[in-house]
Amino acid sequence: MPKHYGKLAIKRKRSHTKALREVMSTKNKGLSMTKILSIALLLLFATSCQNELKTQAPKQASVQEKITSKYKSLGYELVWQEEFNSDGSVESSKWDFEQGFQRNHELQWYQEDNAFCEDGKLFIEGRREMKANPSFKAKANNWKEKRKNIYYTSSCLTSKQSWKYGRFEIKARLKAADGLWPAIWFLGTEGQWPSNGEIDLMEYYNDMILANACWGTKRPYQAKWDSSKTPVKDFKDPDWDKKFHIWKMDWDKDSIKLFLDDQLLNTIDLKKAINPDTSRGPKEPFQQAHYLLLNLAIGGTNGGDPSSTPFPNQFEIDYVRVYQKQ
Ligand SMILES: [Ca+2]
Repeated sequence: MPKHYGKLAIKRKRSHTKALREVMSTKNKGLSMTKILSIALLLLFATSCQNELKTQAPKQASVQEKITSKYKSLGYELVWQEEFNSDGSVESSKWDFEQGFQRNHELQWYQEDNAFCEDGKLFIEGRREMKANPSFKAKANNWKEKRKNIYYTSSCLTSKQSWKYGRFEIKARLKAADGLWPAIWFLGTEGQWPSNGEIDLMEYYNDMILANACWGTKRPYQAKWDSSKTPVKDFKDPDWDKKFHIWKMDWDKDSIKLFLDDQLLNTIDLKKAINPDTSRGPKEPFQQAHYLLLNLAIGGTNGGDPSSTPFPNQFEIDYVRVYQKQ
């Protein structure tokens, strides 16, 4: 049973008891008809709530059964799942957080504080807030150190678990606005970027949805890309970014296929995804395990200018489910 149902039950039970106690405490002064009626109504309400809770448990079980058995006929088993059902902070047994400035000259300072769970979803909140950069050095050349101030904050979660091959299904909602660069992506566990292999199941920036993979070249930090870009307007839905969508990756030894709402956006042929220099990573970067990153970047080399975009704003993830063939 998901924890929040348990919490809900306790909360409701407490509130019934408290309300009853309040009504009962007046009994020494004599019970009026109104008070008797109030007690009766409260008891009726409490009973109906209990019945409601009794029906919720099997409903949850059948929802889970549907998730578990979804791709069984194709030989897939559910091997990992995050529904974000516990309100509050992100489950530390499953996720780590990146800290500070990380890559691409992005504007946001990553910190744990901007990620939280509510109503069964993970919220990654981009905020416009000014703070002193704790890494600031007056004469630094490095972009991470020469910025005196932080102007935006956000979060980047990395999964503790990593996987090689499978079907990955992630339901999410993003805001298509200037300066925002949300992403659902994977990095190989061994090797230096990009020789470790990068898979971008979803990137959004500049009014486009991207679905990519990249790997190494002969030069360090220079990637060979296999990219797909789809303008958001091609989905022909003015409310596209008000809705949740499902991103899916099918990855086996031969290929990586990236889907959005069952539309195939990109197929990466893994025979071609070979590192020419194996001193910085494995020859075949997509024949090794990858971990998942969920983040909302702001600005940077691709994100664009966020100055006219309202903040705070949120990248929401409803679930992450991983199925593998056994
Ligand atoms: Ca959920």
